[in-house]
Amino acid sequence: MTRFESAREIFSRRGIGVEAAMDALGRKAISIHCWQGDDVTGFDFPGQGGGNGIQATGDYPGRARNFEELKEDLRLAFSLIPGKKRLNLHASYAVFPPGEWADRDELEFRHFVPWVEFARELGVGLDFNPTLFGHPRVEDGLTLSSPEEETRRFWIRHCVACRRIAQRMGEELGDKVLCNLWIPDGYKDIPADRLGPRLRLKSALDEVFWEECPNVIDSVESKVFAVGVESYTVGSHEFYLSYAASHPGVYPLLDNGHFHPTETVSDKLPALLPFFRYLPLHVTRGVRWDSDHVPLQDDELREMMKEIVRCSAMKRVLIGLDFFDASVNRIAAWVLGARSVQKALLFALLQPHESLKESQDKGDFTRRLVEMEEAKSLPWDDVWAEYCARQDLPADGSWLETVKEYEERVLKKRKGLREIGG
Ligand code: RNT
Ligand code: ZN
Repeated sequence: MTRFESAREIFSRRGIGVEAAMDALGRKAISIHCWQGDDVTGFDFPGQGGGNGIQATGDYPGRARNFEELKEDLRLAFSLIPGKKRLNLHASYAVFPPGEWADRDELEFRHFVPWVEFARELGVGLDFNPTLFGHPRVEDGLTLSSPEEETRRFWIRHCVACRRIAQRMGEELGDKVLCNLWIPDGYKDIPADRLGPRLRLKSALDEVFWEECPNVIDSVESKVFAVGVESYTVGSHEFYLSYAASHPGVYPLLDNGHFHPTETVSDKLPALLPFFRYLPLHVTRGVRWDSDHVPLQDDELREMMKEIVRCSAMKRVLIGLDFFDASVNRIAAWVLGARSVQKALLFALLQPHESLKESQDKGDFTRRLVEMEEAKSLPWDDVWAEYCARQDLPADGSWLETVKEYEERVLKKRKGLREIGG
């Protein structure tokens, strides 16, 4: 008997089907964020880096400097991640024809056609994000909530342009595209006016979401604080949750790095699922704060995945990765992060949810506790090995050898200034 056959038997004795679990895992797309490949730099402001609202830390060599390099890196990462994937783009990754450039408020679908072609090559869907950072028009740290009318108008035009681009992407690929809005707006020190910026943001959002975009799933991403904006965040959880609740078709995106460290997104999912058709999710690993470390299979990642499974919400919770670690090999970060999420999801798919719920509903909390602890030792990793083998991929960390070989051959040769214009 192979290890897989033995695992299949162990699970089936508990009424859990491993084939169904592998099928469900294989069908669940993980949206891979392009911005891990170049430390959130983008192509439209060479030299500026992510900056102005966002920051990656570390100086590992080999950052992708242009469209071709980023594609090459993504191809390798995608080839080492099993299952279904999507590609998540930021507007700052527009690809301009030689000699051309467009500011964020003038971006058009044609600037993303090369990405649509790439998505077709990979056989994946796209997701999209307006980029309201890393740009000189982030005025005193503010965008859509700025008191400057011109600044606000610029960013509203940008967001409207992005929704149109996302709509076209969806039409071209025959798909729905998640278009997620996150802004860095906030204050380092105690604000004298907390309401004004939020009223301005609210009316800006009303303009942004005015147009019907049937292929777009709109979301707004909240945050508790960030470095440099320790005292006040305009787009707080209460603000965006209320906005989404009162604007059908706009969904609250939960980034698990964006809450107080003792708050858990795993508990927020079942609190919000009764009210929202979709719940987009950004998976990261916060170390003390929203540090955007690579996700590992920690308790909270497993707990979030368990909730998705228990709530039968595989189609409703849209899983995307969101971290940017510049201190390790960036391709390895993608692969490790995506695989950790998938492993946690498989683990969740193989839990004895029914009997655990039964113990809870009978009030037998002793049995629930014991069973829950025992279930951690079920041989889910033998199922993972089988899942990967069926896709001709290593189940263990030997994929790193491929990445290391690529590092020697390709990444180490990337030196000097990045090229302009993608
Ligand atoms: C920032 C948010 C946001 C960004 C990306 C680049 O704190 O998490 O999702 O990471 O849009
Ligand atoms: Zn995020």
